[in-house]
Amino acid sequence: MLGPPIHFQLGVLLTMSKHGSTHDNAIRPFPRDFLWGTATASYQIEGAASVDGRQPSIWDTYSHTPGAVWNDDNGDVACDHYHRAQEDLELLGGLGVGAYRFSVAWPRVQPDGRGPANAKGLDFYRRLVDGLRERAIEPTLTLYHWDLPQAIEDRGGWCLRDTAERFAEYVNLVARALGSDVERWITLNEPWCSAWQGYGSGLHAPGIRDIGKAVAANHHLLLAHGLSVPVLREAVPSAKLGITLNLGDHRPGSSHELDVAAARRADGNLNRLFLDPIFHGRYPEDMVEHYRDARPGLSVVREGDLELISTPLDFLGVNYYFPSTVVDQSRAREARLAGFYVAPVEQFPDLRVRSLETPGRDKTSMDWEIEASGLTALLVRVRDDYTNLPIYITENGAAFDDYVDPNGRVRDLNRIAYLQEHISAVHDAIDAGVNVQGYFVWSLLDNFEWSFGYSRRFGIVWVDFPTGARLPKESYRWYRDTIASNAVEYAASLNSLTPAP
Ligand code: IFM
Repeated sequence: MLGPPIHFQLGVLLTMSKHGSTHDNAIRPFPRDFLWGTATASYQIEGAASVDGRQPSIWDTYSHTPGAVWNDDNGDVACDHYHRAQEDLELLGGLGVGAYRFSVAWPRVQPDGRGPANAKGLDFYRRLVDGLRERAIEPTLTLYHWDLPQAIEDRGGWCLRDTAERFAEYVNLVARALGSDVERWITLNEPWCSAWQGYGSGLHAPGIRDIGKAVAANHHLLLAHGLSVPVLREAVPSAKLGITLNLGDHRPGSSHELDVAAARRADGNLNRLFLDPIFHGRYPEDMVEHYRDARPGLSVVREGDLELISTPLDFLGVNYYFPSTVVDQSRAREARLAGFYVAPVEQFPDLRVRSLETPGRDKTSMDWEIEASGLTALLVRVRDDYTNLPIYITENGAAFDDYVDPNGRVRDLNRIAYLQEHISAVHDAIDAGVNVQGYFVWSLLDNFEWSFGYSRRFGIVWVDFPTGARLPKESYRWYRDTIASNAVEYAASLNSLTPAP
């Protein structure tokens, strides 16, 4: 039996550290060399899907499958960044960022996923890198942000070990072409999404629903990372290398042992399946046990793989968007009776975990709860349990229902409030001794939000998709001023924010 609603909320309330009143309106300076940036990804912005030798990726195939993506949207044109890169470089210059995180499309560089490089594809990224360096913006390059060449998927995709080897070969091509002009290299973006949404829930390309394959993909993605680190070290000795993980802060909805165990499973799948191999050279025992019968599952692990996966890095990239409060599936009904909204669809296909909505919390248009203290808690935990390496927040941001007002402006005050709270939460982590060295807003541009197509706008720059025209939002100006002052005001309330004249 459950207690009253307050029993359910206890786990949440005890761990929430909403900004305290002692800091109200204080200006909080960041360390002098703190790196401010913004991020994008190839398939979400580039368009030019069949230009200059690019061949289809799994996302081209998936988005052209009727019903797979909202409104049957696809990335054929997207923000047409491939043809408008100059304009986007100007936007970056005007923002004053110290770094720009972008990804290279594997099917542009190696259209078939094997063989020599496609020079025209590499030229595009060469021009981009040069344009960044001319503006003193450090390129931060992600080698894989989900656009696997379809030809590789046709041979088995991330379920096959060979894909990890192909990846290292592709990395070598990019590293040799762009070399020391790229400051920071990120091997993979959010391998959890590639493995678990791509092969587990099927909500992402290639749309497969098979837990055994998801586990194998999980391992082969990590192996791809591990195999590419020495390749990068050899090709670009000065490079700073890292991986970007989407990590979460999972709290049990109550102190009931089933809910505590559910939160642990969610944490195991999203966080520890990646952090443990990378930083401790082993898979977490509870997850090994959980996936014991999955086939091929972890039977694909070979001797020496974990040594490779745990090869030392120079930094960790952390993407954070929202916290989660979870209960065991068997207790979802009781949670509902206690007055909670329980999400009908679960983020984890096989964990018997259900997310609760915390009453009174605001949400973004992704339906993600807004709670910045989850970011601080997560960063402290990563430091305590895993590493003191420099951490970059390689993505953080929010989608809202933006619109261009009659004066031709996008007054996205809710996004400003979100960014302000989260940047402040990063400051809290630095105050707590966590080695956070930079922050990248997701995203520079409104773009193709995967299964949500163009229905969700994350940009600090509005994109009019029919024409491709760009319009900086109010948040662009706010972020520019934040970067210029290298400081954030502590949790000012939404109402006190007035747009610049
Ligand atoms: O748009 C995505 C991005 O590609 C990966 N991280 C989360 C973002 C928002 O969903």
